[in-house]
Amino acid sequence: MPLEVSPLQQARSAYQPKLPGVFANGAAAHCVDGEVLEPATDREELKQLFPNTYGLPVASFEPGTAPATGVLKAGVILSGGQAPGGHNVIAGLFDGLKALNPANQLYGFLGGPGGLVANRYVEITSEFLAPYRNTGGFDIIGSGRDKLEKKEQFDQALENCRALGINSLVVIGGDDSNTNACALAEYYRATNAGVNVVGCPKTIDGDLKNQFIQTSFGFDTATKVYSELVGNILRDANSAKKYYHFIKLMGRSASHIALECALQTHPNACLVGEEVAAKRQSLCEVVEQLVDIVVKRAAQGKNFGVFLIPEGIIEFMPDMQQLIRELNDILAHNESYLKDLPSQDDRRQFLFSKLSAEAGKSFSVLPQEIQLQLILDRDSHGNVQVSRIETEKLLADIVGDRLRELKAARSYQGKFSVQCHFFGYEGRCAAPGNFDADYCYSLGYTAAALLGAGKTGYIASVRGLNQPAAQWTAGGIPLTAMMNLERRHGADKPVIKKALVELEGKPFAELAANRERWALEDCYLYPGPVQYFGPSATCDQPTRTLTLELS
Ligand code: FBP
Repeated sequence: MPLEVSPLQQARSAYQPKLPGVFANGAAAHCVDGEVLEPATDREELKQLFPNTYGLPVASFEPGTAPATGVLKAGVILSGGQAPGGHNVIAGLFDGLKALNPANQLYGFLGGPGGLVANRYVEITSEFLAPYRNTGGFDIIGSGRDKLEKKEQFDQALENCRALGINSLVVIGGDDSNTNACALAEYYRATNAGVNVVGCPKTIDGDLKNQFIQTSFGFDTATKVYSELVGNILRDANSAKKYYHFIKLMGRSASHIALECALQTHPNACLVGEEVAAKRQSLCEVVEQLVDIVVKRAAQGKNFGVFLIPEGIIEFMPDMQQLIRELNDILAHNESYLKDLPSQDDRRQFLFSKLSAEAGKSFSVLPQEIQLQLILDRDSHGNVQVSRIETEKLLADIVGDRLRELKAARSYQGKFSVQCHFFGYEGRCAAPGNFDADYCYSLGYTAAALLGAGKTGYIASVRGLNQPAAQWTAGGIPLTAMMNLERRHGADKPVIKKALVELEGKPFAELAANRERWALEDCYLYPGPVQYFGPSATCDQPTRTLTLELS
């Protein structure tokens, strides 16, 4: 429990999150089954893999008294990276359970899915929960990245649930965690385990969304925090007029965060990984795009600017993809040999000798520091951890090289000084803004209602998010309806489809329509900090992405 609280935290603790009209003011609601939902693709295969949770109806809540149920004892886990609003999902879940029946209980498993398997838990009571309401972070019970996917883990988790009398589980996580929640629901249903499983859509990356999930929670607040920071940098750049700022933004593979921040701030460039992939642009072509902006601005006497770079950009470049594939392979087969080599230079030389001519050429373009990052940083599967690569430095470095060449050829006379930044952890635990505070609370409350209605294999879905909360609708979507088969580690696996930036979508269209102007004219917008109190125009606006997508 926090020992001290800031004045904002104190004021914020009094905030009563809004609920969809159907649940507002403690109203009773009952669950109505709608049309049967099937996945868009791979139906036969998914039906066989999930015989007990396939083809379930969409669930929605409507005014009316819910049929009485037995006492619910629920367990909750937070899974994966932090996202603003996680505490409010738990608060909504707790209040929703108590509204159904004051005898219902909630347990939190500590440290993510691993805590469920290792039986580390705490009972969440009203007093325990109170200081966490409307706060950022996942520290109430902690999170973790353990994957819950093996039968032995499911059995162990069940044993732990039975010991506590738990008959319901809520998994708060991203696409992978909800995929695992679906597998868990299927297994428990197939074995008549008596434990129902419901998911909630979380991730700042914004890539867990589809026609049923309009946005994942945390994206709104995190992008507002980053946009404040980007706005501050834009203003600094425009004041000092001496630096180019290369800002990498979190988001793993998808570029939603960078795109949203660009729409909120109008920087001089925002790269979008999905566009780079569609145009099959190489690293040098992407660099050329930025160089072109720097040269044109220099011709106007401007030697400053701000470029946004999505964290996963190099994964989308075909030349880098090939290099990474070959490096993964070489590193996997020569791990101990490479470790034993006396110096980093020897390691680089060895890799050059093993790479194909094409990949070797891509490797040679990279600054030494980045080459070493590619060799050293690997995940538990032995793959290069692309998100740890300092892409902002890589691009700044190569843009600088290219400008030196142009200067020597007298086609550029500007100055190029660089500052690099990476914004990610700064936004993940921010106190949720009003949107996330309300949305998260509503998701948790809906999850409780789904459990009360005896649902399993569902994800909580709150929609109509571009309207005031009173008009939001609440329900559940069968997780199997969001699945498809994807090739992972050489086998077809059922997974929830990750939503990348759609190049035909309205948010990207807004960037595309404005970026030439933003590149050369300084149309900077300074959104300022997240506002918790005040006029609705400053504290209740959803993201540009959501507004455009739902318009
Ligand atoms: P989730 O997908 O679990 O929500 O995590 C998102 C994220 O914040 C990414 O944007 C980032 O690449 C990654 O987590 C960082 O992971 P870690 O917290 O393990 O450093």
